[in-house]
Amino acid sequence: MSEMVAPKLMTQPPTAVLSDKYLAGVRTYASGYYDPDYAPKDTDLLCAFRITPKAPTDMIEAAAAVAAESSTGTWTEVWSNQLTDLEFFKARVYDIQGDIAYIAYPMDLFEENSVVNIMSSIVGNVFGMKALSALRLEDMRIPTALVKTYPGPHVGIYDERVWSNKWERPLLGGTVKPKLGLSPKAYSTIIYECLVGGLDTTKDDENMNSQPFSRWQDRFRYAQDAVNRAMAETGEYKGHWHNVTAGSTLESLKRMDYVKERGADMCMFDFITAGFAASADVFAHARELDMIVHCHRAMHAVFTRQHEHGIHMRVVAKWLRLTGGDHMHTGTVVGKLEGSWSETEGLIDLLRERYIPANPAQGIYFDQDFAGLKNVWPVASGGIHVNHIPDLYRLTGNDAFWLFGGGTHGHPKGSRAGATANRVATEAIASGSTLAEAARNSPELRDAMALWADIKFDVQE
Ligand code: RUB
Repeated sequence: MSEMVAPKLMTQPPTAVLSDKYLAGVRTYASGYYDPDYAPKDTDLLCAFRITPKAPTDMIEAAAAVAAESSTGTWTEVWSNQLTDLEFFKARVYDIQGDIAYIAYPMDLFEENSVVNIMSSIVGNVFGMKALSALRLEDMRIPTALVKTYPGPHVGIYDERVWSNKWERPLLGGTVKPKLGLSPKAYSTIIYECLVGGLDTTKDDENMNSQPFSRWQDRFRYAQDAVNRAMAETGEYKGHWHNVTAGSTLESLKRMDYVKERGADMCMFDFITAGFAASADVFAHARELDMIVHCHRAMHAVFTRQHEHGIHMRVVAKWLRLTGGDHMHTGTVVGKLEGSWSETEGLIDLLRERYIPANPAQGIYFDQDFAGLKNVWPVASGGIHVNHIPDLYRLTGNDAFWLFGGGTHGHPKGSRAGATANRVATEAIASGSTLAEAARNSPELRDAMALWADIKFDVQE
């Protein structure tokens, strides 16, 4: 079976005459979709599912139900099976280890360059089947032949460093706070303060779109004006991630055109709430406009957080890299939002490396080759401040963005001083020095360290 490389050639026109091999009736899913002797092919798309079967269904039957219903099967034998080569097209459970089932899908089940199509098959109906109490997609190996049909990021890590001419340290950003309620002009004042103080970039928050208090044209115009003034004043490359997320994709594309015309190289998109089809359009347009797209993962925890049910963030990260964002939020471990050290490290590898070997300790079940696709900046954001910087550096090294929102604007002397504290601390740690040493010459850093000395969120592992 495993040497089969093409469906059987059809030599007759389709016919409704019943073949004598057709045996109507309901049989176990396992009889058709459990095949422990199957050796997965390099061209197969592989999935690792964590399955909680619901009694009386056992693990093998539950896993086979997932393979069947996410590929060619349904609950009963159908006569129309005789009109195709099911042996070629069906998915197979080829291994079960504890509560993890491994399923191989032939590549021809999927349209090229469409994460949407992968999702509709693999994270579609199966999550609601009565035979399971819970189902979690832990990992997915996308075969290289399919990877090659995706565009990947337009800019990625190295080229953004070239654009900005900033090297050998993490890059710094900050979400404008308060995230909602500021007028566009007030907003731009905060952006200017942060950029002149030392941040490389600032950003809109995920829920800042075009509300009545801050319509997008006004905000983009004033924000970009602040960026231009900060660049002139500091002599450094600076940027603001203008959130172009909107209620329709066409509207997002229009907003991108506007902000590009005003001189921006960067924008931002909420890729999960907007969806992968909208994201693909935004990334393609960014390629045409030569722009960087920062991707916020708002909503991910709705389906990534539960350990027994949903989709692991590492799968979402792979889909994003295929589709083409330039930055993606990966969590901080030390900040205000959940995420363990080993899982976050695994996510960072998936975004940055060309080839990621399986690493069960990080929950990476398969080798993954991203072939020639560019890489994605991992972004640490959510409740971080200067005292977290040594841990953040251990987690990400240089090739990451760190975003300090509250950790900039909450400084006792305001946003500019907060930005300076973050920049001084980052440069110190990236050059092998310590926070204490750097603080000797930086009152801004001393103040920030003292203010948040006791502010810790639970560190896992
Ligand atoms: C940052 C903030 C971001 C989250 C996103 O604000 O709230 O939107 O970090 O989370 P602050 P994640 O710096 O004030 O905490 O990066 O985990 O997706």
